[in-house]
Amino acid sequence: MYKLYWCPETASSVVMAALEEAGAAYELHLVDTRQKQHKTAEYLAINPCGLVPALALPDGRTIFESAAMIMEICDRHPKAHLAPSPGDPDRPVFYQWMLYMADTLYPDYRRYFYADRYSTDPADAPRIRAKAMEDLLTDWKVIDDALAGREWLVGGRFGGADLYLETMATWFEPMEALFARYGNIARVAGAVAARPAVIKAAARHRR
Ligand SMILES: N[C@@H](CCC(=O)N[C@@H](CS)C(=O)NCC(=O)O)C(=O)O
Repeated sequence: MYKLYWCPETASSVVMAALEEAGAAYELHLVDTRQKQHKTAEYLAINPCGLVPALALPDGRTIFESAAMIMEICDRHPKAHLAPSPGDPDRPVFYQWMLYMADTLYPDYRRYFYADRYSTDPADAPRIRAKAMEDLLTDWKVIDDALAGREWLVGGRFGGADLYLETMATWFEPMEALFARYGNIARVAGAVAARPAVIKAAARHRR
């Protein structure tokens, strides 16, 4: 049994969706960031970064980093076909998109949402936020271009990378502006959002 440390309106929604898609048994443990529960000594022992989510694996080990969780869930549940197997020619493409989203999109979203943390002078925050938005548009273009003529991000079939894409698309403010600009992102995110696993995770993650 997995244990997902989660909070509404955070990336734990995509991990929950991946667990649902995999048909995995899991329990939820709320870490309310509004109550600063992600900064308690108890939670820092689970995720020393003080961020949500964290995932306890069935063997008892706990990991942080949402992309790592999704990749691990994909591999542990091969019958769900959420990622190309190691050795498959599409496997490196799966790594590429998962890491691109984790290393490029996610940090730019953090810069956008937590702009005040990126300077010693709070007066800089609006400019930091504006630049982060500019960078997010560039980031998304790379994915939108790659999706031209493709149904899904990796290997012609739905998978964990599409789940990650959809969640990150929902963080864009306003989401409709992203979809109006990038039709391929809108198409894939729309198809992912209609999946029962994603509907369930999204409903649970609403405030
Ligand atoms: N790289 C981390 C980022 C996690 C992250 O930024 N989580 C946000 C919520 S989506 C959070 O915990 N924010 C609270 C904070 O920064 O204080 C991951 O992918 O798990």
